[in-house]
Amino acid sequence: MNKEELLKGLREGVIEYDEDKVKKLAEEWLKAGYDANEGIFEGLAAGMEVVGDLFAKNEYFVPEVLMCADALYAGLDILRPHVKVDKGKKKLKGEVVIGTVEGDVHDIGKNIVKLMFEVAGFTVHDLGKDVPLDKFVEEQMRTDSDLVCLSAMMTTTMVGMKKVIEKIRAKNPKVKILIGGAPVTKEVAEMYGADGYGRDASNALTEAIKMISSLREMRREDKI
Ligand code: B12
Repeated sequence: MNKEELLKGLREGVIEYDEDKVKKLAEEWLKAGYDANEGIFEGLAAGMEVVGDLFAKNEYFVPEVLMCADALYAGLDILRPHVKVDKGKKKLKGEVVIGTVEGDVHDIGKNIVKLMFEVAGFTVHDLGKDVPLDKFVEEQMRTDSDLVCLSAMMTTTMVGMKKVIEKIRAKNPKVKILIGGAPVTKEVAEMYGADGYGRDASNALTEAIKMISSLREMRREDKI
């Protein structure tokens, strides 16, 4: 199978919730020496996008989508140890709190963002999904993390981010806050008072690095 066929197979495996197919093709992808990141984004995550369309059209329902998520995770388990980040992005040691906000159980995107952070060498405190809003504040204070990352996949739960941001700012104005998830835009991030927004996992890492660097810079200059 050539590269395009493998990617197509990975996408189809997720869409057809065929875990065995995804596992087999993920192994083949690595054996052929292709980039794990590309397999995740152009293969597994791209398949999940199609699943999203089928879900929106009522062709798939929650049980099918859950099985698709299992297939995606099966592939992710195989590709994860081979994910790489640009050398330039590896220099910084950051500490991050991440989670999906209260009322929201979508965690696939959040887990991919977490994966990129871990590969980059960050220490990640993952609170999981459906996280009570105060828990983000408590965990930031407990760990003294540089960055808090909030994920929300629904317009209804996205509003919780604003509350978390206000609570964190009130307790500790030095913390940087990065938000993301399908309904989140740059405008939403500005409106909610976040420091930034990431449209996908690699953009999330770029933004996180920028934020932590500026925090370090400010600390060096004793501005905070
Ligand atoms: C998978 C899925 C589910 C799965 C979740 C499984 C899991 N473990 O995550 C299940 C079946 C459980 C589910 C349930 C529901 N879902 Co759903 N689901 C989806 C679906 C199809 C795919 C989401 C996904 O995983 N995408 C793949 C990942 C890789 O992409 P991503 O999540 O966008 O993440 C990337 C970026 O957004 C970004 N990112 C994400 N988080 C963060 C965080 C930070 C800090 C940063 C910087 C970046 C970042 O980086 C990620 C990686 O590149 C979407 C459709 C869609 N188009 O998004 C609907 C969708 C999100 N679901 C929806 C709905 C309505 C529901 C339900 C209410 C359905 C129901 N009737 O029960 C329930 C809600 C349950 C709840 N309380 O949360 C709606 C939301 C509509 C809205 N605008 O509010 C969507 C958009 C479908 C639709 N078109 O109607 N769902």
